[in-house]
Amino acid sequence: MKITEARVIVTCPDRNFVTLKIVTDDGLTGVGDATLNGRELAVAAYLTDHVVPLLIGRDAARIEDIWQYLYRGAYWRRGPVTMSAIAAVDTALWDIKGKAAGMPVYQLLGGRSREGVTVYGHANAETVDGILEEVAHYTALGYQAVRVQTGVPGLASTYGVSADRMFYEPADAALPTENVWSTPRYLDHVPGVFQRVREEFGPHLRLLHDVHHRLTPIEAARLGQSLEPYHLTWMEDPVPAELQEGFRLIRQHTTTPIAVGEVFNTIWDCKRLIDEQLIDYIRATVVHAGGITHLRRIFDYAAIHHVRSGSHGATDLSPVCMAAALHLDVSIPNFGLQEYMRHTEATDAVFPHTYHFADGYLHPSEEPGLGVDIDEELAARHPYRPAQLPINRLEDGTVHNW
Ligand code: CS2
Ligand code: MG
Repeated sequence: MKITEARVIVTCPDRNFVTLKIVTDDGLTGVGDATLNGRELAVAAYLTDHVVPLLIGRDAARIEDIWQYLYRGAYWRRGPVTMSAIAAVDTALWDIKGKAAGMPVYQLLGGRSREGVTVYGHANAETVDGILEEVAHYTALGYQAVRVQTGVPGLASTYGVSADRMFYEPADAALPTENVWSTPRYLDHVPGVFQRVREEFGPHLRLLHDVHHRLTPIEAARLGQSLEPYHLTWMEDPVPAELQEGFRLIRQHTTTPIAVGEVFNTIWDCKRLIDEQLIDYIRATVVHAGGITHLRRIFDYAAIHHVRSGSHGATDLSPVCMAAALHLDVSIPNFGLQEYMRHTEATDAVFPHTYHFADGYLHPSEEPGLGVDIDEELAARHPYRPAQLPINRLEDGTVHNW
């Protein structure tokens, strides 16, 4: 089963996506997501110039060998661009493997471990009343878990709060928009929001919150303590995660569970966090952490350390990534939660797929392979649109984490 062609497809149905389509000599094709929000063209060029020429003529069945060839052969290992490119190849090859075997990919990963993949939706609003309406909306849709993001009084904008309720696209301009942040205002406001949500919806609805890398460990410890009465499922990305041992300080002060990892791209970014159980959920993804092959390794390593999966699933991860994620989510023993920010109709039209949402669960495709494709003719009608993620500054102008 030789690889005869690999096409890098950049398209922008409401937002930019990069997709790799691999073609074999027996007519099978596979797709992989290579989207890196704000840096899409870097991955597209990496694939086009440095990966595709190496793939032609290789045996598409040799997934592990090709993964090692691209990882070790890069010499300059790791990093989001390299690992997103490798991820796209890996995902496309698993798609082909499933089609060749006539089975959905989850069957090749050991079969089902659960009936459905529990997902969480995104309730966000400037005001608490708005948030209560949004949480009610998601619970009415059947969601069993809801992330809550709130405006902060005195701040014009903050992460996760958007005008559009069902979709959240932070890469909103060709050059970074600048937001202003205040940790004191944030820390003063957030606990009261969760108090109101718990008063309205009771103790059992699974609630999550994304801090989005904005605190120091001691500030995160304070936030975690203040949220303990509201029993969150997780506090996400409390601090930037380069200093993995920095999470020890948070852990010493609070029992609020911690989820980290959407910006990670190999096991090395999170090994200490997992080794020392400094986190409770690992959020690495198929598209940014080297594909199904490497993400499975991360999840298996996490499983022997009481750490569960909680993969990122924002709109800037394409339906190809979501389709692949669900095959892992439904089969691994230590599944936790899957993020599910819905894509727009235009995006779904470009990426026809057969995963579906029902009663708070996403269900992977039962078709051979991943159960997703890209309509290349439709994709061609949506040209790339330059878009960057915002920059955050403190009120005194200091650059901060967005
Ligand atoms: C967020 C993302 O979904 C999340 O948990 O962290 O919205 C993130 O900001 C974007 O994926 C960045 O492109
Ligand atoms: Mg996040």
